Amino acid sequence: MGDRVVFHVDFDYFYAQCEEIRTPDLKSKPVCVCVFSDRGGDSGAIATANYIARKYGVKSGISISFAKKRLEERKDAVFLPVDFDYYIEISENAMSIIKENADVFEYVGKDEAYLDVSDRVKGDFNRASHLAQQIKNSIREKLKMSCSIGISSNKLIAKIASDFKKPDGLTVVSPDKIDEFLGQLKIRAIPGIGKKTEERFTQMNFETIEDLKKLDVFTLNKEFGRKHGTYIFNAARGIDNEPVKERDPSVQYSKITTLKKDSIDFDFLAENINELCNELFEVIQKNNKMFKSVGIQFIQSDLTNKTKSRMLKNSTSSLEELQKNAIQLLKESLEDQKNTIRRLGVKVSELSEVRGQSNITSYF
Ligand code: DGT
Ligand code: CA
Ligand code: CA
Repeated sequence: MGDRVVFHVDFDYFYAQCEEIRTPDLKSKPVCVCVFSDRGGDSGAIATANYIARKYGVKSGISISFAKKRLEERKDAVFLPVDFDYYIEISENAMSIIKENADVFEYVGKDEAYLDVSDRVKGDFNRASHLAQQIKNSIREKLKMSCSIGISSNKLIAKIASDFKKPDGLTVVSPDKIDEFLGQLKIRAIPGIGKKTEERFTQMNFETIEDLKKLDVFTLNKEFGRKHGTYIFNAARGIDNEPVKERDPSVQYSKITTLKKDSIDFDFLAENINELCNELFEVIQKNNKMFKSVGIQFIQSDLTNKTKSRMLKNSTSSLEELQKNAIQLLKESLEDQKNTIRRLGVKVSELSEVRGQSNITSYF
């Protein structure tokens, strides 16, 4: 059996880059995408920032007011609220380009995926590198977006490699180069090693992954538990046998709307639910799917989120079923609802393909 060839694709500064795509003027400015909290003003946190803003020390998780302080001298700095629906749209388009180029495609999240391309590049890392460049070009041409790709013989090293040169990176680590590549890196380059674990290694005077290799598996297991200890031991040696598993983002369909006015009124909300069901039903039909779970979502006036869903007895593709269940969920949700609702959503999941009627009848 030849070597596996695995890609990890990660979109650069994803939410902020989506905003740049929508408004190209932003490209020369520091851009911060913010999750504003319900307390008004600048309370809330930074979801992500473009690389210009990062030069000033702005990063995911810091408070908006702190970010503003750091960017004080940049009068052109822009602070935008998150727009998940839009980011999902961009993500779906990019993922469909990526998927076309994979033998096996594993969706991980809005901005990352693993690809097994062993067959199509015949285990050859030069071919793999060309294929990755083609994927990058294609995403740039069609979406004006940059991404970083890591290539190696397993998921772990591919992921570390995609993070190695960012943004717009392409890093190939062929199997014979894994040791050399890993050895130079800081211990925190290993996914799953957070601040706390890193600190414990620093106390032991270990800094690089090369240093880490001095520890045997028993010591690591004693220190971090068997599961995490063994993981760290293997990771330091570039060992990872996890297969790339087929996984699609479209495990659910949803539609969401911002209401004309914030409300808690059943009739008004029911009207909107029915409208959303109609729109959602079009998507379901177009994709030839049945659903077994129906859910609704409230984004309340204070921007907090509330969801409720139910499992049906049987998969169905009926609009009436969809509406009946969504309205029932609305009724139940409003019983103890105090906040007014600002945005309203309906989703279906547990999807399956609609099989041709002929199959069923021919069975009898
Ligand atoms: P990079 O380093 O160029 O890949 O930058 P990002 O922003 O793509 O970073 P990544 O891959 O860690 O995260 C992907 C998206 O997830 C990011 O655009 C925003 C979101 N995100 C990341 N960290 C946080 C966080 O702490 N809070 C919130 N609300 N969102 C976050
Ligand atoms: Ca990213
Ligand atoms: Ca990511």
